[in-house]
Amino acid sequence: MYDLYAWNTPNGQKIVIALEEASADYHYHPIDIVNGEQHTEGFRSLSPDGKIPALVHHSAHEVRLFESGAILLYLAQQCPSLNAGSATDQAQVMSWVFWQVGQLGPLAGQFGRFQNASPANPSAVVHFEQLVWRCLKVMEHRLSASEFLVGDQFTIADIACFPWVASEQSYLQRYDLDWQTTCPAIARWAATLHQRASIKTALSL
Ligand SMILES: N[C@@H](CCC(=O)N[C@@H](CS)C(=O)NCC(=O)O)C(=O)O
Repeated sequence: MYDLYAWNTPNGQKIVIALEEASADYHYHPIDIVNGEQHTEGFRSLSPDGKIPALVHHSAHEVRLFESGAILLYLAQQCPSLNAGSATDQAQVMSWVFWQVGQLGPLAGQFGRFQNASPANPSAVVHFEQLVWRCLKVMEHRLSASEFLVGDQFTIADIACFPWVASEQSYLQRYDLDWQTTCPAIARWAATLHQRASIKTALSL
């Protein structure tokens, strides 16, 4: 049994997708980050940086986690079908998860923030737009050669990246981009993932 503390943003959606894929028994606790619920003492006892998501696993011992990448890796330990089969591919999965939390997520997030910043900061917009494009090219290159980010299996690597690129809450979806023409492999991958029940559930919360 899990307690998930999250909100309908890409970092929260990732964990819902993973829990749904694992058919886990979980309770979803919305933490309204727009109205500051992430700053309460209670929530910070779960997530010291005051950010969603946080997860509590009630097993033999109570296990508390924060940081979405750590949560995904933990869930993949609990539910091996979320991970690749071989040690070689598992190393790749871990690499893509770290890439998402270290590159794609923060850069797309900053790009979105500066696009809407007041007062406007055009040089920051250009800076982060270039970095976001760098990330999209990395994904496009990978997905041109592979059905999923790691081989032919859907894993936590795809779960980590999908909401940042393709959920309605993604800043990149609000960016005026013809995905089919500019990133056809990402568009093909996202269309396949959109069909999964776990993703439909995560996006509906
Ligand atoms: N590195 C963290 C980032 C988490 C994060 O940025 N969460 C955002 C929502 S997507 C948040 O809680 N923002 C509220 C705030 O910063 O006050 C992770 O991957 O879990």
